[in-house]
Amino acid sequence: MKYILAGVALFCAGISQAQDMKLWYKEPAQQWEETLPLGNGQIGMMPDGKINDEAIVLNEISMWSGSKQDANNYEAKHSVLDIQRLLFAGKNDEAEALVNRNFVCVGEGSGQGNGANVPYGAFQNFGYLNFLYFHQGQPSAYKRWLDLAEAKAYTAFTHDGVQYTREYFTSFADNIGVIKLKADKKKSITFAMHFYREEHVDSHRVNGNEILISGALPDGKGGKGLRFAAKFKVLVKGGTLQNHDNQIIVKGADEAVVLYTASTSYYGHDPVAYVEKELKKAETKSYAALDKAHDTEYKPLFNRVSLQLTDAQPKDQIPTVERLAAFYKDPGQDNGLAALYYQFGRYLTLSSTAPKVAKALPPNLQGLWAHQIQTPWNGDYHLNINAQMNHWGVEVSNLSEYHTPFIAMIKNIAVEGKKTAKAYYDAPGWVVYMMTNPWGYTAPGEHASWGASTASGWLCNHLWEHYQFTGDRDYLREIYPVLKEAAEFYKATMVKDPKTGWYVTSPSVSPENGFRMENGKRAAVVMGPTIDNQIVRELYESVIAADQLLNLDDAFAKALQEDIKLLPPAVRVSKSGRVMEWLEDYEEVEPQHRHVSHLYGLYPAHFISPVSTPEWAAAAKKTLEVRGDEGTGWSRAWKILFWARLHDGDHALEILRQLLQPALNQQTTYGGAGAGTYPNLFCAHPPFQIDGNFGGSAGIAEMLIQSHDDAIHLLPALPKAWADGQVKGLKARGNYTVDIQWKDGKVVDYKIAGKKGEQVRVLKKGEQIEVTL
Ligand code: FUC
Repeated sequence: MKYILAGVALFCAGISQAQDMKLWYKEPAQQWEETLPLGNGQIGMMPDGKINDEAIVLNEISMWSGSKQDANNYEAKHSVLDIQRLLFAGKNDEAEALVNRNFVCVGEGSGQGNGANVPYGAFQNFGYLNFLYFHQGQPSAYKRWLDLAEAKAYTAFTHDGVQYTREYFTSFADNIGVIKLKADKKKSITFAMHFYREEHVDSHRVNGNEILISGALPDGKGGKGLRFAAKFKVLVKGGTLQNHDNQIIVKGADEAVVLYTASTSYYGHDPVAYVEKELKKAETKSYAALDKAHDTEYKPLFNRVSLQLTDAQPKDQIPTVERLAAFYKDPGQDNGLAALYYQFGRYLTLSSTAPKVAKALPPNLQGLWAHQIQTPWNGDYHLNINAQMNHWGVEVSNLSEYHTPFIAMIKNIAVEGKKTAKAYYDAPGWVVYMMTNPWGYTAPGEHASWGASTASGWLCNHLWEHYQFTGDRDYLREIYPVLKEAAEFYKATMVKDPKTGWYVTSPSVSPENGFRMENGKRAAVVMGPTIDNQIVRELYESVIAADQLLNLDDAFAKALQEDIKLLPPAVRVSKSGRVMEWLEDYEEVEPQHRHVSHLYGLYPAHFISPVSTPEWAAAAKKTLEVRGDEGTGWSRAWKILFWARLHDGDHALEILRQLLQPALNQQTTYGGAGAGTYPNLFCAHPPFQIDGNFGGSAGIAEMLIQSHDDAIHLLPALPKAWADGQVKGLKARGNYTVDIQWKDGKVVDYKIAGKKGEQVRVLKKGEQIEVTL
């Protein structure tokens, strides 16, 4: 086929959104999971839209208690041989007991997930901005919404013949939150406003139209940790303004604009001086100028991708909660909701990290939104699935630079993790176990069953994928030492399994699953769980490939070419036809466990594929059938990606339906009860955990495009219900930008933009085409 790059008219214009991009509601939020998230990667705001007593939950992504600590057990290395000997002898329970005694962290670790007041710390809520209005009686025509296309939220209603509108945004241009209160009749704006935080506010000054607060979080060692500050300023047209106690009271104004900013000393600056300066800059600009600057920064990012999944009857006019309920009954009647959910994931990426900012933090378990002081699991960076899932969509969804705060964190951990490699194995290179925080925590967790898996290899998948998508050689040169030193650790610490002769990690666990031993006991600690075998293989492959791409001729990479032959195969199929989770074909204690770690090789890695390894793909399918479709929010999201990689679009959509199961419950469950999606489209583990949002969004992209099998695969897992549609701006490995238009389930037009003259292999519906760009 002769390929024409120019494309038809459809693809000529710049991208604008094909569908309405609003989440909207007919009532104020009753609980936090109904409030609408705004964020610019540093500060966040979640207004509840209440008519008379509105609360806006405030956040700042570096609002972390705790402090730097060394939680490595430097005696651990003296136990490793004993642990390995017990594992060789099949005494996993005894090995596990020894790991729990001598091979975990020292001190309090994560504080069992409640670490706000121990050195590990916790990501915390910043505070509340409360408004008291004085609308007597029932207003009418109430509506609140979040417009993803402009990153703004609104509350609107009519009361006593006056139309009130509140507009909220956190600016992408300035580090400022903006709230504008409008009415269509003069002198109608009357309110009292105050700031509240549950603890550690040392200074709270209300002065005219300003509030300045500051304090310090506990360092977990009995002292003060990060200092924080926030400033608010109320600018009014007309009316009067006065203070009463800690409140700013505005009466009879025509209009009011509230500006806010917050920061902490995490960034290396004095937070009070910072908020003073930022606010001073902002207050000299008009609302229109702030608004325009925000638009100019935000819109081009959001509009890099547009997705339309055509519906016979668009459902934009139906409130979001009702759409959710209907989608759960029949996802095929509202494809627009799937497209909205996809873009919501991109919106959350854009809002929860700020690659432009020095020391930017990546999104944590909460993104950057939290209403508690003690967030679930410390709102940290869990590294046995969660922080990774937070980044699964960034490359394919054309937000590659939004990967870089996570990549910076990985580089940082790689330095800290050298101590952990020494402490536990006396080994070269670096390692990090299954959780980290902004303080660079790398030690194992407090308990083997969940805390003994290493994550350094998995994190290298992110370093490598960023290269795969960008093709940036300078970047690859920069990260090569990090990849290499991660491989050095595994190479030095893996042991030869006496039964099979393969080289495997030891001790480790398959996150966070356990199995039944012959003696009937339950254990988790093993040698060479499948996920480790896949991760190490992938890491070795990346080091070898990087060495070749960069012409380094590194002897270490050459050595890996030999070592890779000593690893277990990426997949071993059990007697029951499933992918084995461990070296032994153990009976799982929980066959439906939410983690599906042994399918790492299906997604995010590339070992299992219906194209290149159909037998393994069949075993993966069987594995998923036995594991079941249910699970926590993120577990469901992962399964969308699995089914997409197996090219089963209908099953992927079925899991998307389950991911969007209406949820309200905030109580933690692990088995899938109460999991799904809250009214504000936040993912319910439960409780709220943002990984499922990012995973679900990545899953939708994966249904539309894949590029891991040495080809750009168009619509690899299109469900029947998504018969017609178009997508523009998705990315494929090799730094290609891809637009696709389809009808009746078939590609009718596509465009691949890349380097002119390059050869690309394109797959569509079994057809393979060589294309010259
Ligand atoms: C992992 C998961 C849990 C939860 C926690 C934050 O430990 O097993 O389900 O998501 O991270």
